[in-house]
Amino acid sequence: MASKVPADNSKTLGVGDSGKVANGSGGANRTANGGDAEQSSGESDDDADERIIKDVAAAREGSAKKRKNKKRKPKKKAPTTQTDPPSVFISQLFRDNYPKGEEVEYTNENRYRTTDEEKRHLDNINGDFLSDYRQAAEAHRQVRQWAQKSIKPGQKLIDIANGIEDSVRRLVGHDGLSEGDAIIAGMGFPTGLNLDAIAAHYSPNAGDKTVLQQSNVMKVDIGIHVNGRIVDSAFTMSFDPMYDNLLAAVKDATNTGVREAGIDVRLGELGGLIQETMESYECEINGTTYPIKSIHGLCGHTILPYSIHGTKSVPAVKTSDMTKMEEGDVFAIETFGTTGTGHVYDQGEVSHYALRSDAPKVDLRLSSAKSLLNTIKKNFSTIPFCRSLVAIEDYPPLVDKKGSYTAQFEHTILLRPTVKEVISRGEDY
Ligand SMILES: [Co+2]
Repeated sequence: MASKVPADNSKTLGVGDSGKVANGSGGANRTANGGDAEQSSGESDDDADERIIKDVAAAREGSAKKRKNKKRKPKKKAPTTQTDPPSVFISQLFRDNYPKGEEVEYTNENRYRTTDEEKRHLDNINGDFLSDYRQAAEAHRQVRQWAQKSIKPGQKLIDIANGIEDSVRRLVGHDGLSEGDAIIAGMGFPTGLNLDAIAAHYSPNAGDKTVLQQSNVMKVDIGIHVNGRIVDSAFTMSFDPMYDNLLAAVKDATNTGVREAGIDVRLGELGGLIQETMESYECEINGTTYPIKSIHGLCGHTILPYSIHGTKSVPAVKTSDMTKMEEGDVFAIETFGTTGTGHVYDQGEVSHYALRSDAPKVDLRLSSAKSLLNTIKKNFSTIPFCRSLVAIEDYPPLVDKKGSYTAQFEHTILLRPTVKEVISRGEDY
């Protein structure tokens, strides 16, 4: 989900330490989740190995007993493969040992981090952080790959969005129906389904009648969180090969951002590298050749616990922002390319809202408004959600000029002390 470039110069963006919270012990943020007793129980690799050995031994013992006692009803086997549509908990499929993202070693003056003892220690104490992130990322891969197979022209956007969100909630094991359940795990923000000139922040609301067409270019932006660790990742679908170069440009630009990101990298320079890649492409659509432009106003961003937009932004064009990426930062690297002007404006009905994390204490005179705000707080914390009324930030759809086509790709990366982990990387993108 894109963050909008601030109206004033991006140089003034905060470079405070808040980004580091994302890689801290996570203690403060778990309070929303009913306390955090296991906050300091970071498990070392050795402990994990030992535990796995014990588990395997216990499992063997169990099956041996079962063979001896034929009368005993065989225990129902835990499923080991995903269903279609996805419904099996990720935690059941992987037993707390979730697949890693793509790990990329740091280079140049940061090369020492790979083997540095102190950095390895820092990395090891973040066991819960990594486990939550990897679970959310695996849910993301499984749901989106199912979506890529099953989405077809002729389907309603609202049905596509519901299919994705129902699957996400099933895979993380929290349907979000009871109070506070959506805070444990679930959607990180409403699923974006943005067609053609609409680049970002459009989600179908109930009753939306829009039907996906063969000629559409659709950005699918999905956010999934486990214990507030939000994976933000997006891809673009089209059903006509005439858009292939537009999609290729944006995928290449996002991968450039992912590849060049790292500790001490300056955000304005990273934007320049992204832009250079993006704008080396052109795309012929219905006989007209368009240069592909980076969209200026839509940026990548840091992600904080329970907060999709942190304080740093990653532009998709060269800027003078000297802010550096730092150890512990979590970044959503996303780029948007367009056949239009490269500028987007607010348009249409708002479907995304979030409780402002910095919202001032407002005197809520209406008790109904007050109880609604409490409901929002209990159920959504600062995670963006659909349609509501008070003390909230709105995200109107952002659109390039009529008749243009836009595309988006996005990954979430963790700047761990020892290595960069592209947590949302999959075989698809
Ligand atoms: Co984003």
